[in-house]
Amino acid sequence: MRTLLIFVALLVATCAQRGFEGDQVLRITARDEEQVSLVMSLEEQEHLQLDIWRSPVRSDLIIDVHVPQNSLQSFKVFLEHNNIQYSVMIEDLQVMIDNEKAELEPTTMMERTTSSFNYDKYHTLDEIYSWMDSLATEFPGLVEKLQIGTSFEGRPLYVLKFSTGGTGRPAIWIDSGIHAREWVSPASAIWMAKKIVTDYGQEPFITALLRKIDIFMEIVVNPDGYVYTHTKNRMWRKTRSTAPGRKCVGVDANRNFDAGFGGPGTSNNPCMSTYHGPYPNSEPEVAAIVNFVQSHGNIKSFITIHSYSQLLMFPFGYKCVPPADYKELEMLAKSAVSSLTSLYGTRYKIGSICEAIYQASGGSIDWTYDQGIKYSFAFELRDTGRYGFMLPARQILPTAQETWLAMKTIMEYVSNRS
Ligand code: BPX
Ligand code: ZN
Repeated sequence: MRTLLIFVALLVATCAQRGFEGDQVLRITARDEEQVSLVMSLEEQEHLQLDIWRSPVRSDLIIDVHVPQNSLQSFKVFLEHNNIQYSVMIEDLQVMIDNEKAELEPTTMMERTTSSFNYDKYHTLDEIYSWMDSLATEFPGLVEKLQIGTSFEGRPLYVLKFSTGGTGRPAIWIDSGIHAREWVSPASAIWMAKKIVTDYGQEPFITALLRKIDIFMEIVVNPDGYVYTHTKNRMWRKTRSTAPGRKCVGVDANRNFDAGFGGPGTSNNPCMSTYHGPYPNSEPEVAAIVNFVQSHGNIKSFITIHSYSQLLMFPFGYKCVPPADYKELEMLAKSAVSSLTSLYGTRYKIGSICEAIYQASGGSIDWTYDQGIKYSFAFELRDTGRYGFMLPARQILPTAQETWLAMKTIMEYVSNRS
């Protein structure tokens, strides 16, 4: 009976605001593939509760891993015993989370207009959703808010439509926040949305662009996960779906699309961070995008924004075969990244998902590419591993500004071809 009580108390403690006190993020520099497999195999050891922030990619053997305080000693002993090199990237994750929390706007200070909104801060979902309302109200002839579905927990899924009219115009899709903990992704998209409305009618590029094409932005693809990162677990990645008989919560929405579903780079263990889900489009958040894209029928470019690693990628991820348009996509990606770098010198790598990082199946841009949307791209924003998902809010503006330059390069190219 006593042990049961202690167990329940522990369970309650882990369910409440997850404590990361004493947790560290380690950067492991493996010497060879053997060391990589040794470390990666520990991810399956569920009691260690390891959370891989960054998997090794083609060009290096670096692994960033969040290690809970409880497993820290045994994990370090393991690394040292196997002669695996590592350094401490984040000393105490909770300290960093507390600092970040202190910088968030207090919810009582809800910004009323999009001009007084703080674009250099991270925001809660409620703040973002009321900012969307303000944007649509302030720019009635240009911005419209559409609901394309409902999340697993019942939250509306909103898309902002930027359009100057016309019917059946070609369109560009931009989404962010599919992975809950990648906060700089929606934060940058919010700034870009504001940039579009302020530049329209002022700046020739965006003015001309919006005379020809529409832009759709889904700023928070995964609102349930996003709320969860604010209230319970800052490091949550997946959706928050549950199913009878499934012992863990959530599906990786970027493994849930119908492109090589369940293939390499996914897990069929519901407790893993890359769990692909029971079947393609099982997640309402994914189904909403799929329905929208299919019923629109004239999307020319689909761009999804993640963090971190500083990459601009194109298909494929589910197979390591270059797409038919490889040369053109490579050229456009190079050109986009060179605009990006021109602002602050931030360096990006480009390539197919398979060559830039690793094989990963069920991702959105592979599905859209196979649907005929040639200009399908995925960004991995800042940084390369100093702060990772905990990118300080002071980097939101520079990140958004430089990314916008890459975005413009892609949009201009696409609009000239539509
Ligand atoms: C991005 C687009 C298509 C396929 C893979 C990616 C990489 C992305 C992922 O594994 O879904 C990496 C990330 O943004 O989720 C960062 N992370 O590994 O946590
Ligand atoms: Zn991601």
